[in-house]
Amino acid sequence: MSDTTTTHYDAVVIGAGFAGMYMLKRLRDDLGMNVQVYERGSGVGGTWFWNRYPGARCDSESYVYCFSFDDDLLQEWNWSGKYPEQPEILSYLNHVADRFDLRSGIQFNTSVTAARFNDDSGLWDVETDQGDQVTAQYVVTAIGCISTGQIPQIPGLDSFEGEWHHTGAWPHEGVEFEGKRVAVIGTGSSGIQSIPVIARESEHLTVFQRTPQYTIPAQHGTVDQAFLKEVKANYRQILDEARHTAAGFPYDASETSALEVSDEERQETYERLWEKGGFHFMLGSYSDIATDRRANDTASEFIRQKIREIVNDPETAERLLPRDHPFSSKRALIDTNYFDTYNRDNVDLVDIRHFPIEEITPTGLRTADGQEYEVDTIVFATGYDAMTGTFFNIDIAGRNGRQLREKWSGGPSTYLGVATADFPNMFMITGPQSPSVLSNMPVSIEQHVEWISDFIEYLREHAIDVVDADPQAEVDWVQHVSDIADQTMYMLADSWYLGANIPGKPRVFMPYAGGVGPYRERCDEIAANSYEGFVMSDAQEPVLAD
Ligand code: N01
Repeated sequence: MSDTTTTHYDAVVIGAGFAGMYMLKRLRDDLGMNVQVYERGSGVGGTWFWNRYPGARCDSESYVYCFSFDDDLLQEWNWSGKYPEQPEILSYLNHVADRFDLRSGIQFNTSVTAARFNDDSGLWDVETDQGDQVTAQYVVTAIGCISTGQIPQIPGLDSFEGEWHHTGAWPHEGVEFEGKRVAVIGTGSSGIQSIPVIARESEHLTVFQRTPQYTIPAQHGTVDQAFLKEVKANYRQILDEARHTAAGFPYDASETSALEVSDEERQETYERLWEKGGFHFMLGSYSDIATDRRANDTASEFIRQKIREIVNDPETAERLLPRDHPFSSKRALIDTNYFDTYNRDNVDLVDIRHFPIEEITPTGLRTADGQEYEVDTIVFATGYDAMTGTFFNIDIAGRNGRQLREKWSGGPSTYLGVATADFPNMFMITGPQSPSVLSNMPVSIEQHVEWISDFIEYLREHAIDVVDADPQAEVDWVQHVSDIADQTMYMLADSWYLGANIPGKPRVFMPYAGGVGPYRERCDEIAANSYEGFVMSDAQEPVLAD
């Protein structure tokens, strides 16, 4: 607890991952504001502080998974892997925190429990679990999109006598798998990254799979030094290009339809990009695999054929084939030796789509067909209450005590994913209905941080105390987000993008699928038009921006 008297800040920032760290730097160092960051972890890093599971690394290549705001930082940091592994990303973020003296603005081990807008003072009243009670003109959420883990409600977990962990809350001291029988539940990004590593370390691994997945090999390795040299010579240009693409990667996007080339040519393209690895397959193959079902079928079938070739046992291969949703309708997965892992003698695959886990017993798991699986350790790679769950963990109330949970009970409603009407002076970094999780996150985070800090600077220059999203601008934005989503494959799968993984959550597509480039242009146009779509006021007089 820092203080029992009420302290006032110009801004409170919630979270000290990529987003909160950069927001602090911009508001404190560039705008000279008095800023307090609250962070629930004992260190910086957010996602990368918590996700220490075996095999954790980012699917963005390391040279683009970084801050771009400082040329010296870009030049001096050297990644060792083609893809950055969790310990290295965390070292990088600690380096950034040291280099820019960010820790002095962050209170660690502190969760914000409430943020309530005070209609009388026009300020936010903020409370933490450490007893802090402060006021702030602005509240900025930097809480991450995927930070509230979900553990399925399976009866009997309390009775389990072994250890169990969720991938997103992994013990800092690690987990010993040697000589252990392990269950992994879930085959999303976290599952498919950890399964090959746990298989190598444990005595026996049983994978409990509900939905078979498409995944593309990462083709991970060390950084190609010649490539890195070239990148460093052109870093600014490469990163600027990335900002204007669909997903924030400086990759060549194809303009060719999968349906306008011969079968041989298509096969050759898919093979080449499979060997190249990672998101190149999805972003660089054909322009319409994310929007046209027939085009998509060609990519989906190519991957199914790969699974049949890699997995030796035909029955296991059959169980691994994704058939109920098209490729890229769920988050595209990038793996290292995932399908090969099922050729190991110590690995079994259990289909829990047809025979769900009915109970966790003191010694293991029992499925609906009566099978018992004795295990020492259970790993829940079962995902997150994404995009909105972390907001709802905080008691956020706007004008007239209106609860955010209540406003968003039918799904999130925002203007640009940055603000939500009736919650004045609250900004969200990579909030729902912005590109966020459909992009290379640092690109979207930097765009929001810079846009929000420019906006706050504008408000200060114009002596405007209070700003709020215009409800009609918000309705129009929500409609636009939904219209774009309807043109994609995303609506054809039960994914966390749609909230489908959380029982009772409204089925609403939450990120913005229009691309980071067009989104940036729209945000810049709005700024150039004196922040149209926002209502601005000094203490008394509301003014609708043109
Ligand atoms: O979570 P997920 P994640 N009973 O929701 C299954 C980012 N990320 O932690 O598909 C049984 O994707 C669920 O099954 P189904 C990335 O954006 C990035 O893996 O719903 N099974 C699924 O198999 C990613 O998308 C990186 O049928 C249940 C799995 O658990 C996001 O985080 C690395 C179940 C959950 O998959 C989340 O990934 C890691 C139940 N009740 C994460 N509930 C990189 O960049 C869920 N499942 C590398």
